[in-house]
Amino acid sequence: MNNSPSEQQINQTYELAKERYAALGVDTDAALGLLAQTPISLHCWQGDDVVGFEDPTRGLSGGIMATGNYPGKARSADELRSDLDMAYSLIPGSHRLNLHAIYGDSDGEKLDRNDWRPHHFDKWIAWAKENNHGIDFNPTCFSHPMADNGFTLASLDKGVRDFWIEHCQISREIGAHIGEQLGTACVTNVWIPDGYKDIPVNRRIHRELLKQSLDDVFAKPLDPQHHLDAVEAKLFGIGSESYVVGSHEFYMGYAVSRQTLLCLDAGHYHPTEVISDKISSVLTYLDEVLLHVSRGVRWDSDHVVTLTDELQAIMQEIVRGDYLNRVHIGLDFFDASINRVAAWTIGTRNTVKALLMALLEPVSHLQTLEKEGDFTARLALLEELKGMPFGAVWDAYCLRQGVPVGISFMDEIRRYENDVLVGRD
Ligand code: RNT
Ligand code: ZN
Repeated sequence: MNNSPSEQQINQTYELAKERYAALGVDTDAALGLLAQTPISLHCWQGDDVVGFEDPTRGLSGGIMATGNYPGKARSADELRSDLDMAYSLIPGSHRLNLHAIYGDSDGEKLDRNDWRPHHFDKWIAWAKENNHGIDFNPTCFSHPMADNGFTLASLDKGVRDFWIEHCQISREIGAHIGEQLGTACVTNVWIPDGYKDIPVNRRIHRELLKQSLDDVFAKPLDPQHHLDAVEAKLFGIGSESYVVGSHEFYMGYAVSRQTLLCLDAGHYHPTEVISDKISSVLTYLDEVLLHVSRGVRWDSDHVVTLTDELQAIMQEIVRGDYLNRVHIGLDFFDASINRVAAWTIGTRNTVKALLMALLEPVSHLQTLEKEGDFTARLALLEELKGMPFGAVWDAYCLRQGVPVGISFMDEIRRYENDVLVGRD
């Protein structure tokens, strides 16, 4: 039985919703226009539980963990591209891809971490050109014997530091190559796991070493037209509960003093702290930020993004602060216990939907009420907005963008699971 609404029903419902929003001074067509111009950078690593194509026997390390054993994870770059194509076909809009260094096409060659070169990413670039995706990039400073003692760029061992400095430098070259080829700047984001499980007695030395290593990593200037640098902070990881070298204060200071981008990951703060409240602080001092939209649950920073209050607050901050051109929205979650294409699709659709909800607010009216000190009216309107028919606008957007409306995207995922994913194991 087909329970999907007809095109006519979707359009009629949209027209009614449009009138409701117009009465508040909100132009739904303009909101959809802005939404269509805002890419989300999908993280490649949801497709294979952060394994990559260097050495599939290597376990994930660095204080992050993918749990679950759902069948069908991608085993090659071709399979990953196929899975991504499926996900993109179910998400309205035109979006970017966020690649990690261990996901190049080695064409059967056995490559170690510092053997990757720009040409290993040419198939990704060709695919991205064909499908109109920009690409972002990340050095992979974990899941490698040289990271086995828990330290990389901030290691006491110069040999270890030099290895990872080289890796980050190569990664920036790859990122710049990608950005130049695609004609849209690639954001290369450095995240390292370095930290201690138990209370250290020399916090200082690692932070000074990290600062020095990062200065070496970023020494070569790259054209911002093609390439932007970002650094990602974290509060704690599994096995680094007591101390993480690259904390928020560390990287905030680093980014401000060096004018790199700062990456705010929604799962990297104390549970009562939210990144929605950090965006306007950081953007007072930096031109641009990178977000890793994620969902922290207890100890895990990387659950699939759902339509939480905080997701909505993040998008509201971007829109209310008029920051759409200064925020790069990336995703960062990995769940191996559910269909991985569905994980991407659900998490990204939620992210786009939350952005739409933010674009449907009567922002200038709300800000006028606040400026005039009418906090009663501000509260009343904010609460009424929660009952507005944004779902009708969302459905119309999906229809216009040629992607499934409502839960029918799951039919496509089940079909793909039966036709493609099941055969992989
Ligand atoms: C880890 C960081 C980092 C990673 C990816 C795989 O806590 O969030 O961004 O998730 O690099
Ligand atoms: Zn992250």
